[in-house]
Amino acid sequence: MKRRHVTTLLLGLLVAPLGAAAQTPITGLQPANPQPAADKLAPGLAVNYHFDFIDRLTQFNEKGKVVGAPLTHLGWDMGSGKILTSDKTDGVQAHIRGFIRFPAAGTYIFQVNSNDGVRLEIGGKRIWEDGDVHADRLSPEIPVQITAPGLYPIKILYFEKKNTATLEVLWTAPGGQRVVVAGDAIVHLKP
Ligand SMILES: [Ca+2]
Repeated sequence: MKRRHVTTLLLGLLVAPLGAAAQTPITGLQPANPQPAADKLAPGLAVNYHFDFIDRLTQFNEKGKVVGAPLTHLGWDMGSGKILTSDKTDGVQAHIRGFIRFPAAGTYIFQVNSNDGVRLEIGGKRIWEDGDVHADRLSPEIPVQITAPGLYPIKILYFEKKNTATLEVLWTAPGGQRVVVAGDAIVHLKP
């Protein structure tokens, strides 16, 4: 019994540094092609809502018909209040999309905090998925390699079943500080 415990501990020590080591960056993100003209864009990300209670992302309805006010930031610590720009506090599915602006090439670090389920895609690549019902849960640091600056398509599926709710997408630009994705970094096509 004791020996097994020690072995487990040693294995843990061996695995931990590997797990904590810098992950291989996600590559191959495709910029919007063509890049949308500035006069075709509006601030924030577009969002459509579908109202139903689900337990996991595989049940998500992406064809939500209720158009919400655009999301001007991705720092939503909602507690038990209303979900994003909807008027509901529970049973909400949000299909969020638009473009994220990478100002320069380099490796950007993303982190996603979710309650409940979330999937984040950028430039056609899956950046993060945590698709079940859970309390606030922060992803590991996710490095993403960008080879060309510009606008990239971003898509987020997010749902809140009940109780408290959180959706936060944080990023760290090369040489920068970790901040919420917000401001002129996110835009969407004018309706
Ligand atoms: Ca919840």
